[in-house]
This record gives sequence, structure tokens and C-alpha cells, in this order.
Amino acid sequence: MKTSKMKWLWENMKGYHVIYIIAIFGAILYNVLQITIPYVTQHLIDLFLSGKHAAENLATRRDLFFGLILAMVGLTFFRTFIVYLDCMAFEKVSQATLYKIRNYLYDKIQRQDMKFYSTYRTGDLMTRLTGDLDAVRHMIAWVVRSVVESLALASSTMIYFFFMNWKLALCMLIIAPLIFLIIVLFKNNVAPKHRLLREKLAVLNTAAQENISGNRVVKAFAREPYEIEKFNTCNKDYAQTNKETALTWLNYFPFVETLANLMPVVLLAVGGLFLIHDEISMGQYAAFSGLIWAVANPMRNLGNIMNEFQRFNAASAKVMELYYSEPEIVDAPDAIEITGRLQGKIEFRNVSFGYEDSDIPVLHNISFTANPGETIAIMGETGCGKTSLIHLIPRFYEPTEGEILIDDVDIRKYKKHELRKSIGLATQDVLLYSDTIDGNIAYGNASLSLEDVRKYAKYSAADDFISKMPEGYDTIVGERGVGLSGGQKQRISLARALAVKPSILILDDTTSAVDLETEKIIQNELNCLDFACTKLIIAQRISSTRNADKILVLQDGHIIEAGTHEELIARGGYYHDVVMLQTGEEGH
Ligand code: DUT
Ligand code: MG
Repeated sequence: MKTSKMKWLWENMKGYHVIYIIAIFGAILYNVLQITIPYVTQHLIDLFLSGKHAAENLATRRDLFFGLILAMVGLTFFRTFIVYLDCMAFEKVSQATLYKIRNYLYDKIQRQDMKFYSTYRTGDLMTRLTGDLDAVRHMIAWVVRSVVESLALASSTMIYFFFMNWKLALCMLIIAPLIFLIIVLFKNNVAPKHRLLREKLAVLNTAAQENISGNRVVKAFAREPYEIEKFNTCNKDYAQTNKETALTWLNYFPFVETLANLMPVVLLAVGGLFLIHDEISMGQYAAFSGLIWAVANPMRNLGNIMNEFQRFNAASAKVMELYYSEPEIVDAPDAIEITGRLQGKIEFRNVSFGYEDSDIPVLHNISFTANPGETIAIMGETGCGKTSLIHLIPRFYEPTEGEILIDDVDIRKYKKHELRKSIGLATQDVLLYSDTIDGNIAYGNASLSLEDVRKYAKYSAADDFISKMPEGYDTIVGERGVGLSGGQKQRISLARALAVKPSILILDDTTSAVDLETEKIIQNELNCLDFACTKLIIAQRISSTRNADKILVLQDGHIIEAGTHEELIARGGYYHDVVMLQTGEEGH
């Protein structure tokens, strides 16, 4: 990755840099203020309790006595006030940054190619948008703050110690390099565990996501116990890894704790000697003793901080991968605008294509032309490449060879977004959104009036069944169209494709689940649409292909036959056989 993680984070905090820096200074300030109390206490003791002139001072310098006590109370209040403001500032900056990155990532995901979606598991993407981003937020709100706090507290205390008595301070500092060594060893040990933990979380999320969205298959095969067991295994695995990661610190903790606890011992031994030899005053000894936690606690806290830092490391690597991912299919720098409607002429010139993840080519040397307004039917056995062929037109994938022209212009020269807006596509697996039927049909054209929505529903022979539903067009269909039959879903998807008034209409097996009668109605309707469009129709039924201007028969990615219904029957090849099979007679 080009940018370092912290730099990336800093760049994304744009707009909040000043407030963040102020918050950091605030954290330094309220930690430095912590040592003022022992400082005042030291003076109180030396002046009024145990010093040589204590009794005398108490009698003559009462003002100072009360002044010092008031200062202690005042400083405590002041400190609380700063801590309060600081908490708000850290929270505000971290939430704002989280919001910004999450939006940016979502935008990125939306603009990705088809290939991206077949590479990343949904559960993994969801983990990046939720858990991983939270670790990133935690870095801004907690880790940085803890580091600053610990550093400010420990170093200001050490400075104070040095001022009081540098020899004693140095004795106490002798353990610092050891602590540092332990933390480095711990970091090296725990970093891979955090990466593993993050991977396990993605696996867990993927398992849950796939099962929830695939619940119907699970139920159909009565595989609930198996799926519950499978999830349980993932869950156990995740919990186990979590435990191991958390327990790693326990291997190092006793050493750190012992070292931290050594400090009071050093103070007692060395400080005691110094006190006897009058090297330090009683007040100074009290200050050392009262502040020793301010050096020991940050040491104890280091493990926690390092843990969170490694969690951030593992999570931010995943987030940044997404952040910097770029779609491969992009607009040419000089891409042309589509002004007005396209005519809808489609021409394939020697197009070959294969998916990147497999070596086997899917389409070979495909050439054909569809003139504006024509209907082209594509037929062929399952897996021969029909869907792959039509997915090349909206540039879901790029051909490996050859070119595709629309209105005699290479599709790579159009702006991708505009090209796609000119195409109405009803995909093979229908996906409807959890929205009203009205909303689903108007998906590509949100400004559509209900009247128009009905018009397109009539074209796709869907108006009847929609009107019969209790809430008509306002019926909410569930995720993936739960509550509708396969044929009903297909018809809504067809209406959705028509509703953008495309110049090119592509139907991928769109009437495969509707009965012959309804299919006929749809065909008639498609012949008298109130806008001109070229139609590419993938179909297995002769009833759908019969009236096409041209029929293409695909086999293993090659066009083996092309012509009209009559021409192909006369040819006596594959199409002829299919006709025979479906009608039981020759040519009718
Ligand atoms: N294929 C892939 N990756 C994909 C999609 C398909 O490798 O993401 C392969 C599977 C198949 C070939 O490409 O061997 C053609 O698939 P396509 O979906 O184009 O076939 P189809 O003609 O649309 O088949 P069906 O009638 O079953 O929809
Ligand atoms: Mg297909």
C-alpha cells in the first residue's frame, strides 16, 4: 500500500485536524495537571507539617495554607472540565471520520465491476464496513488518546522527579528499557493473532449472511441442524481465537507487573536512604511516593494499547484495500456524452471473451448486427455463454478480443454511466428490493408517475396480478421478492427494465417462468411499445424466438446458426431439432 496507515487516517480526518490537535493538547494538559496535586501536597507538608518551621508557619502564614488548599480544589475542578471537553472532542472527530470513510467505502463498492463482486464475499465486505471501521474509529478515539495520556503523565512526572532529585529519578528509570523490550516482543507475537482474529470474524459474518439469505434452501433440504452446527463451529473458532489473542498478554503481563511493582521497592530502599542522609525532604519523598503510579500505570497500560494498535493494524489493512480499490472498467479520458436517444444499432465484431478466473474462453469470435428496432433472439443450451454475451453490452466485462459498437461507435468510447442508462436489462436471477412494487418498477427512473408505472406493468402483463393484491402497487415485497411467484418477479423485473425507456432492451430468460398464455401477451405488448428499442431476447421457447428478426444459436461460445425462424428450420440443424422437440411437428 502506498500510504502508511496513520497517514491515511490523518488524511481522512481532514476538516477536524485543528480540533483533534487541540484535543491532544487537552489530554496532555489534564495529565500534567495530575501532578500538581502532589506538588501542592509536597509544599503543604514541607511548609506546614514536617518542615523545621512547620508550627511557626502554620501560625504566621495561614493565608498561604488556605490558598494552597483552594488551589488544589480549583485545579481538580478545572481538570474535570478539560477532561469533559476532551472526551467530547475525541468522540466527535472519530465519529465524523468514521462516517466519512464509511460513505466513501460504500460509494467505492457501488462503483465496482462485476468481477469485484465475485471476488469478495458479502460477509467480508460487511465486516469491513462495520467491525473493521470500528477498530479504525477506536484508534482515533481511544488508542491515540491513551498513548498521549500515558506519555504526558509519565514524562511530566519523570521531569518533576528529576527536578526534585535526579539521582533518585534515575534509579527509578532503570527498568524502562526492560519494559520497552517486553512490549516489542509482545507486539511481534500478537500482531498475527489479530490478523487471524479479523479473518475469523469475516468467516463468521459470511456464514451468517449466506444462511440468512439462503434460508429457503436451508429449509427445503431440512438442513437447519447442519447449518446451526456449522455456524456454531465458526462461532467457537472465533471465540477461541479471541480468547487466545486476549490471553497473549498474560504471558508478558507478570514481567511488566513485577517491574512496575519494583518501582515502589526502589523508592523505599533508595529513597529511604536519601531521606536518612537528608538528600531529600519528607515532602519530596511523599511526592515521589504519591506519584509513583503515574509512571507505573502507563507501563501497565502499554499492553492494552499495543493490543488495540494491532487490532487497528489488521482492520485498517482491510479497509484500505477497499478504499484504494479501483474498478478496471473505467471511462476513457475523452469519453463522449450521449446526447438524446441512441438509435439502438448493436454490432459485435469478432468478439471473444473469457472470465479472468478461468482459462477456458467462453465466447469465440462472435459477429452479428442488430439494426435499430429489430428483435434478436439468442438461443442455446445451458452454459453456452448467452448471459456472458449480453453482459458485454453494458460493459459489465470487457471482451478479450474484438469490439462492440452501438450506433457505429465503440462502446468503450461512451461514458459507462450513460451507456448503461440507455440499456434496459432484465437479469436472469431477479433481484427485487425490499420496497413497494411501485418503487421497484420505478427503480431506474424515480420520477415516474403511478400512471406510467402501471403502463409499464401492463406491457409486462403484471398489472392484473398487482391490482389484485390488497395494497396494489403499494405492496411491499420482501428481500429478494419474497411473497411473489417466480413468474411474478420476472414480470416486475421486465417492467423495471422497460420503465427506463431504453434504446436497447435485453431480456435474459425473462419469461421462462411465465405460462405460455401470459408469454404471448407479453410478446404482443413488446411489439407495440410507445418507444423505439432494439431487443435482445434470450429464450429457450420457440414461442419467444419465432417472430424475431434474427435468431442466433450459440453452442460452446460459437454462433453455429443465424437467421430467421423459417431459414433455420430449412437449414435442418440445431434450431430445427429444438422446434421438432417443442412442437412435435415440423415448423409449426
Ligand atoms: N462462467 C464463469 N464465470 C461467471 C459466469 C459464467 O466462469 O461469472 C462460465 C460458466 C459457463 C460459461 O461461463 O461455462 C457461460 O456461462 P453463461 O452464464 O454465459 O451461460 P448461459 O448460456 O447464460 O447459461 P444458462 O442458459 O444456464 O443461463
Ligand atoms: Mg444465462
